[in-house]
Amino acid sequence: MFGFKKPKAPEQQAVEQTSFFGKLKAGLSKTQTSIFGGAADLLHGKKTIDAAFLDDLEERLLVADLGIHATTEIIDALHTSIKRNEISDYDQLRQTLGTVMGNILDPVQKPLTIPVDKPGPFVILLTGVNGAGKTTTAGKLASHFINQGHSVVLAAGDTFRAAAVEQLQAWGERNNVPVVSQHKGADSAAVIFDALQSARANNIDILIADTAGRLHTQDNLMDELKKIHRAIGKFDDTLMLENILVLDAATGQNALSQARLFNDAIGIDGIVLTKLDGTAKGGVIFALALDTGIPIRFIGVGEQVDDLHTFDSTAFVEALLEYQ
Ligand SMILES: Nc1nc2c(ncn2[C@@H]2O[C@H](COP(=O)(O)OP(=O)(O)O)[C@@H](O)[C@H]2O)c(=O)[nH]1
Ligand SMILES: [Mg+2]
Repeated sequence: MFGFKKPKAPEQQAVEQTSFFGKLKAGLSKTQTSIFGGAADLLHGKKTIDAAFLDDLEERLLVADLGIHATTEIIDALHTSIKRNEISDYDQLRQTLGTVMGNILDPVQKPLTIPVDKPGPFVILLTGVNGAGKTTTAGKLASHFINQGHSVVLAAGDTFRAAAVEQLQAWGERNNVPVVSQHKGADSAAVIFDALQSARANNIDILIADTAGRLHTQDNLMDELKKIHRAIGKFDDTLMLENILVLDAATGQNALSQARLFNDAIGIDGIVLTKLDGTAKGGVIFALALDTGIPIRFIGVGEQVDDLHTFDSTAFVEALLEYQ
């Protein structure tokens, strides 16, 4: 029952890496267009790099949901470089932009590593509002860690919606990962406690727990998440717990408010930013980085199992700035 797939060969991983960059670039194209108005127009178009250009760029950064803080930081840095005559053409502009953007995103590039020297399981608790992508991310993460050679069990902690359990079971079947679940309306903390026992008994490395995104009130939701924390602590208070907040990039600045809300209520260790494909508001990643400093563990660029990737700030900035 607790079998897991073999890790992929390095060549196959390399192919996935390359196609991921293409996918990342394609996924970020709407955000890129929203910032640069079509690369041809702003980056190697006819405009001169002057105050009016920076005003235009500033507006675009705000529209792409970078937020006031990150936008100001970027525009100020460009102003300084222009004053020092460091930017005379678009390639130099792009380079400076890349450096400034990298400086904002580098500090939150902290990939999630799973310690191997502890009695498991390592617990990943996925939280976030309805529709953010928690259940999908649970399935994608299961596959990600199985490919790394870890054993995984999934816990259907969203007992609020019956469909959530079925959705997670489907991901479990697809990835050959066991799913611990109970009936709709069951106590979420009890489901996760069950899953912990099962994982411990079967020597499983990682427990990925889905949770509900909506209960009757926001207080109910936070109380339930706190109760889950208590259940995990009761099982074994030395367990490593990674509290992940799943955020939908398409919600733009709203994602920032959610990050603050969840972080204040339960403490967030890492963020998974989903749906970077198909949104022009991907710039919110800069606001999240600058205003919360919470590590961005993974990004989602599609609905398929391999559309989740470890966050790499350099690749992200390159994909965003690369013009055709
Ligand atoms: N395009 C795209 N869709 C996604 C991504 N992540 C999740 N989704 C879709 O978003 C919808 C809601 O996801 P779900 O996992 O059910 O959200 P939950 O309510 O937080 O569990 C589903 O249709 C997913 O397929 C992503 O990175 N890109
Ligand atoms: Mg769900």
